[in-house]
Amino acid sequence: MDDKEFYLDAIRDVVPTHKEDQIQDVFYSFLELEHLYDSAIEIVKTQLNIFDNEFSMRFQRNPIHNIESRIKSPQSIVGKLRRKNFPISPESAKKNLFDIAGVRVICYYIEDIYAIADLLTKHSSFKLRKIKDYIRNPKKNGYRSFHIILDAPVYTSTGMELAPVEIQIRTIAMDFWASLEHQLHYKSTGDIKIAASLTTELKECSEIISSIDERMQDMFKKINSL
Ligand code: 0O2
Repeated sequence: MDDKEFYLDAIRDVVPTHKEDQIQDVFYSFLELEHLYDSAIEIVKTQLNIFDNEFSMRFQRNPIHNIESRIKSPQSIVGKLRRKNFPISPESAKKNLFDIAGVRVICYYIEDIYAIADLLTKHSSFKLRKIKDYIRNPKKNGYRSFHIILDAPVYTSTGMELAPVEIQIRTIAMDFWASLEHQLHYKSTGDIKIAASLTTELKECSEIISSIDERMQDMFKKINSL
């Protein structure tokens, strides 16, 4: 089923009395929402590239290894609204979900993460909503990353609108760990035994990775001071 059909079915499901043209209107509002979040992602990515380029000009190196982004799929948006018992509508998605637009920033060193986070949170165009530091306070399973949710201003033909963007900032090593853990999490719904035997090992790897991140940062400083 394509995204349009999925939205149409979900809308018909929750508002069965709607006439077909009203359903198309709700669908169009979902499209507008996607456009808004897509634009917000572009604005955040542009700002991150500006920071990265400035850093490179000043210090002859880039703090950002790469930037990834994604818009939550219609299936995930409707699924999350259902799970959290929120109404299924574009207005409800906008009011209740703050991770429809996601940007992931992969940095070389831990200090780069805090430098980028600091610049973003102090940027006067962005309105900070939430910060979660899973680097100083890792999750029980070993997950490490720095999360920021901020509102980005999007200027369209009808005026300015704020759209929340979830930004995850982490090192290459943390990202490596998180992608494997994500796979385990996904698999564990099908085979809990396999997942249980790997959980401890993953936690250990997270600690090793954390100490490697620190050593790499220290070595980088030593090399730079030579
Ligand atoms: P996806 O598919 O990546 O989008 P909240 O109730 O808002 O406080 P929430 O929504 O869990 O809690 O927010 P949190 O903790 O900031 O996590 C948001 C995202 O961070 C997740 O999005 C994951 O991308 C990532 N994340 C958080 N914890 C873990 C973890 O233990 N392992 C991995 N691999 N990623 C994690 P989604 O929507 O879960 O998934």
